[in-house]
Amino acid sequence: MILIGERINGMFSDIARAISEKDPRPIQEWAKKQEAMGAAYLDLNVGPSVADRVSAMRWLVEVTQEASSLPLCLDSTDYDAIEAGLEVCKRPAMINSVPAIQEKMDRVFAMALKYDAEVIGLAMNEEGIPKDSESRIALAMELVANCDAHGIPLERLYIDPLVLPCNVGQDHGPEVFETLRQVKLLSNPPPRTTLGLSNISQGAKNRKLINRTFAVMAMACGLDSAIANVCDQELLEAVATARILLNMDIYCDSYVDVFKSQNK
Ligand code: THG
Repeated sequence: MILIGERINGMFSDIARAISEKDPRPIQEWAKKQEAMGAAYLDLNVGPSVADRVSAMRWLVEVTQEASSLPLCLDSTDYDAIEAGLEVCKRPAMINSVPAIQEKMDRVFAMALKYDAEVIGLAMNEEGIPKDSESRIALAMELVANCDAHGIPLERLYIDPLVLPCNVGQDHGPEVFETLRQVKLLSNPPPRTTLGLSNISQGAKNRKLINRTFAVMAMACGLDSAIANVCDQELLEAVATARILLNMDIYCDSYVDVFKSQNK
């Protein structure tokens, strides 16, 4: 399971303050902490309240790279901000994200080729997020076709079925699981899959229990990666255990410790 650390996001007040005051310390501390917890990538999102997203993303990339050598996942709907970040990335990054909207796919896949970046493709379009898995899969197919047409290997595309909070979109859960299963049948080799795990529990009680339960259920449906709270020990233990039960790792009594010492 490829874990993408979610914490450097302007949605959190300490990160929003750090960005507005140009204080690198909280960002660098979260970068190091998430790396120590086993994150394979760090998601960087300047948040909703930033005026100049382009310069904020460039700065976020630069200060994060001073603290960690992990690859970055640039999270923005503003493609000028993503491109500004890619320009200063020292190693290949991930673009988070592109919906199945033609002009956006044209720009993002061209950018991915230019900067050797991976891409997260969202199962949504101009009309929003569909409820049923069939429509989500149709959008995933458009993303696969456009990725392939640009000559980008499909393993570099991560399809995100899009997870809604379970207290508002409970009926989406089974559709997300079915989408994860079907995505693996779209092509050979298939694209990879990801999702924003903490979305599932936003506004709910028992957040960590909901997150880790959803994570193991999604893994059983073919989830390869997640943007997640990697500082949640019990989540990491549940993911390590799911890997054993899915026969993805060989059992030994110390499997939890082994998992935590590796980036999976
Ligand atoms: N798909 C993709 N990218 C994404 C998402 C997705 N990026 C953003 C988001 N969703 C994933 N990251 C988070 C980060 C934090 C939270 C949820 C998802 C979160 N934040 C607290 C909350 O809203 O309650 C903030 C609490 C605080 O302010 O301290 O839960 O789906 N491709």
